[in-house]
Amino acid sequence: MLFKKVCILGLGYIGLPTASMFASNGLQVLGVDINPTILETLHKGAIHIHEPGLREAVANAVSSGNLQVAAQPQAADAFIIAVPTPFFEHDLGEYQGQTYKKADMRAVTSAAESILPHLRRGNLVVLESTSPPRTTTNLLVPILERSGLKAGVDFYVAYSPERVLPGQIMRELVENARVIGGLTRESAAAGRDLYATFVTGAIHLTDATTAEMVKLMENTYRDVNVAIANEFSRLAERFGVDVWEAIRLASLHPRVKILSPGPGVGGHCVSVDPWFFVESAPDLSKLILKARQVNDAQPGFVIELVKKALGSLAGKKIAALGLAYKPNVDDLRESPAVEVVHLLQAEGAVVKAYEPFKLQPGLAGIDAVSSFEEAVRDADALLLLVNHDQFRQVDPAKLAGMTRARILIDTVNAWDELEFDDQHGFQLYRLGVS
Ligand code: SAJ
Repeated sequence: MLFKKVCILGLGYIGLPTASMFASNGLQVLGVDINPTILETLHKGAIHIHEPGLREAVANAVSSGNLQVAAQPQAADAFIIAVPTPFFEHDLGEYQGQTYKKADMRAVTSAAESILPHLRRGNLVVLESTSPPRTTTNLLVPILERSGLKAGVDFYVAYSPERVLPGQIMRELVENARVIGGLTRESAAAGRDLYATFVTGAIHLTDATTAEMVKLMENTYRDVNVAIANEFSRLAERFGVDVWEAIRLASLHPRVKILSPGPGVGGHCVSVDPWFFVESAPDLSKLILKARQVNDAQPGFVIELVKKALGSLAGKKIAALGLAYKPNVDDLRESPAVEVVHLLQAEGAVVKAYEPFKLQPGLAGIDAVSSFEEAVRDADALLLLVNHDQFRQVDPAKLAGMTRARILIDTVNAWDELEFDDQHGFQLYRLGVS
């Protein structure tokens, strides 16, 4: 199939890079977003998200005339839905006394409805947003068929998940292998023709529900594997073992590769996607739910470790090092480090947080300072929450001169016991070590 004009709904971390890719490969692209501030920013030639290489790509696409933006879709050959699918914060589901989070699919619903007036025979509609299994067939298709056209017969429908890593989106979008699941074989083939415009990685065709599951399985697999590592850290503390040493030795086995424990699992993917399985089939997702609960409880175990080091936390001054959800990124979404800071404050601790990748995180109730020195100077203890390179490389001798604190608490195995303990009078407490 030949595509000349494509309409992309949702100009976020996925939609905007995708729009610029199609445009720079010669297609006419209409980027659609309901947020007027985003449209205004793009009109000015700027962008609203931080992603290396994206600003130049968007600027080129706009100046070539191939990329336009608007608040509403128009007629096109293909429509791609790349809107957010978060979960509801307060509207929880319940199964046998256990609560679970439910996906908020309102953005997908309204994006699909906005396509309706423009849907024509021969069009292709692709859903990219991470979604619960069967969303394409049970939510998207019924909306689109309100047009009077029949999905898979009069127009094509496909689901294609995105698996790019923030920070490397512009490269991974092109080079990563892509899975395209069609409502019919012809739909999948139409999807392949569309993405082959810029994807150089292998394109694998399957059915829509398989493609939905693939995405959820990847991130659920990771979540469950971090959960077992976190549980091992608790067991090691109980049995007087250093979990990091035990993991290193166990991972020498040719068929064992244990991930790293830490303060918990965050980000907008791994800590979110498993809930889509739990919501869709709570009776069959018991391990997945348990893993979510284990990882969500991990910040509480960090608090226990801090109490072991400091006793009562009331009035204690703590420097929290790192707020991001993982090392060397500026993303704070669902970050366990932020949760730890809130829990410390609830115990009466006075926390100064320092996040080198986001000096002004703008988080209500969190006192974020703009330098390492300021965070540590008057602290009673330093709590390392994110394994950023610059924290791992801190020099113990210099650190000793920068802070009056001699208690260090390391939740990510960044600091070496011998180096810190023996020579500079620090007392190092580590997660997963009794
Ligand atoms: N984490 C640990 N221990 C580990 C590994 C990770 O505690 O050994 C924690 C991290 O600190 C973080 C969370 O898990 O809080 C998630 O981080 P991550 O690096 O596992 O994943 P994300 O969320 O940055 O990106 C994932 C990736 N998926 C997989 O690795 C299966 C990425 O490829 C996807 O594109 C992305 O989700 C997505 O968009 O779905």
